[in-house]
Amino acid sequence: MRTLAIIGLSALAFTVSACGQKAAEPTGQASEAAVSGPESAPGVVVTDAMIRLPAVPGSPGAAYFTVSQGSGAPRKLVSVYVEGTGRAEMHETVTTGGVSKMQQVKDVPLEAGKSVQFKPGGMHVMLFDVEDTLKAGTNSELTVTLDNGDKVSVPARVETLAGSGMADHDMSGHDMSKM
Ligand SMILES: [Cu+2]
Repeated sequence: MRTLAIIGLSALAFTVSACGQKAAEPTGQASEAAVSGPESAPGVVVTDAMIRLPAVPGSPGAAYFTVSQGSGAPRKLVSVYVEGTGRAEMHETVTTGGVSKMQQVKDVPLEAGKSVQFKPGGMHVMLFDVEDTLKAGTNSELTVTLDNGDKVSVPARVETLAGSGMADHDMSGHDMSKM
């Protein structure tokens, strides 16, 4: 009887600690969590997160941010999610012979001491099915997932295209048939 009880207890303890990370994920406290909240993956920080609303309702928006790893084994960024959007894809702009094209990337390698910038004209995140609850001047939440399952969530400023035109994110480079 006693042995059984001990096994039961340790199995329970294991379950709790295994799920602890996901259970601790915040739902509504994005603005308080900031960059180094307790839910951050060890050593990986996301800064300068910004969401750009679609120029035309119904077309994709974009997200930009900087991600860096402070320490630990090299990790990979495997996905990005933005609250208030249906789907996000990581893209990179590749220029060959003066022609810019965008292609989807499956993962982005990180490395201790290095940072990777998602910015107009380079690596960026395309946001699909942007809900009209996302309004310029408010904050949403951007979450990146690493190859080991760790997640980092930060507040992301929502902005309009602000007169810069579509030049930095030319949709002609996208193969819409794949979307
Ligand atoms: Cu793109």
